[in-house]
Amino acid sequence: MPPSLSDIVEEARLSARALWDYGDNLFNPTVRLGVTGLSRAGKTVFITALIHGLTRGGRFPVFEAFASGRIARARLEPQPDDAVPRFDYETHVRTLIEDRRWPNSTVDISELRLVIDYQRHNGADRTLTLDIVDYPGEWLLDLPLLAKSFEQWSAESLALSRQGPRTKLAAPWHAQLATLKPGEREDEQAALASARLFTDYLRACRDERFAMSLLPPGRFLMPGNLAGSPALTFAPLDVPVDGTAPEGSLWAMMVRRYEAYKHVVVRPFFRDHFARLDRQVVLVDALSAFNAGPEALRDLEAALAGILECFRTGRSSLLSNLFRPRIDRILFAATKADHLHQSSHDRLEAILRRTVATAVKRAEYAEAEIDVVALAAVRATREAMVARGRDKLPSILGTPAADDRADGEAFDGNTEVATFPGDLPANPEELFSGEGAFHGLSSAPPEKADFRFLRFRPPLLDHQGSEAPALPHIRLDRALQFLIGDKLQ
Ligand SMILES: Nc1nc2c(ncn2[C@@H]2O[C@H](COP(=O)(O)OP(=O)(O)OP(=O)(O)O)[C@@H](O)[C@H]2O)c(=O)[nH]1
Ligand SMILES: [Mg+2]
Repeated sequence: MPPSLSDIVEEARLSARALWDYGDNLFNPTVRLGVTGLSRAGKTVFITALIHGLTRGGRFPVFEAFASGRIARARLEPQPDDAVPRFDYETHVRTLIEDRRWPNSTVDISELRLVIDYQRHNGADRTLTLDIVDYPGEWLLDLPLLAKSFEQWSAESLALSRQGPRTKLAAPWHAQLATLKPGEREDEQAALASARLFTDYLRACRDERFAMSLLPPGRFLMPGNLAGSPALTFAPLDVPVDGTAPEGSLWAMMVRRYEAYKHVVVRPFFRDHFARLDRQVVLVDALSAFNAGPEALRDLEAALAGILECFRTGRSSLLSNLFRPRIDRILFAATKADHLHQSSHDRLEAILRRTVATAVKRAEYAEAEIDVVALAAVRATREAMVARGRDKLPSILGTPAADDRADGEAFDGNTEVATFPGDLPANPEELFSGEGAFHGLSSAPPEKADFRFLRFRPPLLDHQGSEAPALPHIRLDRALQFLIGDKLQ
């Protein structure tokens, strides 16, 4: 197919910017680090902790440049992209440290610039600019839509909604769908109702009891500033895959809006943001998926394969030259490892490694360097051995939030409780087959563990002296070493 005029214009725009980025880079090396993950994976907390640690002197023994004292200073600077909201670091850090609350959910892309003054191994003084871009992982899962017609997408979405636990959740939407006549006159109210029920179904799948991950289109659950616009007011229809919509029909209306979604949402994201990233960390809330069971885990695996597909630089037919990524390192990080006893951290890492490996195989992926880590950007718990009858069990201590409750017991938000973390199986396969069910955290002894998480408040920091204390973490320094260590040689 010959390139369309809009492709040519886009390409020109892109090369102009690439040239600009390149020139800028010669004088001022810049790394654009993408931080992504599905909703609630821990992106905001990760970025806040990373910046706090780098600018306020965190404890990062494994991050070599930092630990050896070669980093003189790290400071925030105005971020360079005028059309992207700034990551609200100051508010997030205040919420975490002063209010001891977790930051609010964020629904849009945001960016922050950190400038690091450091000394090279040979003694020369240098500066590295780190642009950190926070964006929802759901947006990556929209990539395949670019290559799919409305009819194909409808058929696949419908088939998926008839599988496993999804069937029940989709019932209200299916009922409405059965009343629609795609070939008849377009009808805004029907489209609105359908989009709303379809979105309700996606939201229900994401609920923590099911913890489904694969829920495109990504903006339906995080519309940002597009909420209510026609580009988000469509839903799958039960139409033949190779059919053509009659003019003026509901079907044609849905096709138009689906195409608009690709044009105003999906393509600009890949072109303007994704294609410019150098490094990527993908945060994964694996524990929630374990809690929800093997279905959720397989769903997560499929979502990771979808995400990896976006990082294939060479052969992917979906990624045009226009938004081919240049990412050369990808870190998959299982977050919230502070919910587990340290004896399970390596197991959590092994399970994520197994999940990613399958995804890598499926995406026939072999381009960038990939690593895996289990971490807690902010460690909200401590460990102890707690007596249970005659036994002493490894347990973790944390302060559940006041609105949290377990086993009918309410918490006041200030009292520390001991919990017995679920044991992860040594063999990752057990989780996928459902044999080694993971029982999450419970304040009850293991034999009557319940299936849900306690949400611990962020840690109480020791404010002795005037210095702001460092936030405790697990393996955040290992993540930093992999992501930017080589740029600070
Ligand atoms: N214990 C613990 N909980 C964490 C940690 N990181 C995140 N959480 C929990 O996970 C929730 C989501 O974290 P966020 O950083 O807001 O996640 P996000 O990916 O930015 O979420 P959205 O903005 O909603 O997409 C928080 O409210 C915390 O309850 C961590 O390091 N330790
Ligand atoms: Mg967020």
